Amino acid sequence: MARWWPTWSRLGWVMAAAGVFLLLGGCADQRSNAVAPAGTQRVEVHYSAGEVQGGVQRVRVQRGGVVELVVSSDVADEVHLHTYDRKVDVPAGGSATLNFTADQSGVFEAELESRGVQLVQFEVR
Ligand SMILES: [Cu+2]
Repeated sequence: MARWWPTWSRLGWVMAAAGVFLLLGGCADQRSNAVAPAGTQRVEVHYSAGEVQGGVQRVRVQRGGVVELVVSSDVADEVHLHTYDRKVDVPAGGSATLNFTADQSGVFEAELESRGVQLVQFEVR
């Protein structure tokens, strides 16, 4: 993001913001046409230099909601969501996306499996 920041003019940002505003408004009016399922909660976690950037967060999720967990990492590992037991490989320097429907209540953690490093916690209720 920082890389292409200088290429945007101030006007460009204003127009982009207006576009996002219009898109969000459109989604609210036409949920069935939205690209992402209604209620999808996108959670991004960035792991680099041996730690989760910004610290490990606990994210509240409404039960029944759909979560899109996007993990970027500077090391190759496997992202594992406990209890739901969902797994996805993340390549070094890349990212991986794990989608799940939060149909079980409680607190669940996602970790980098081989390192045993906690990435994020989901509090579903
Ligand atoms: Cu695990």
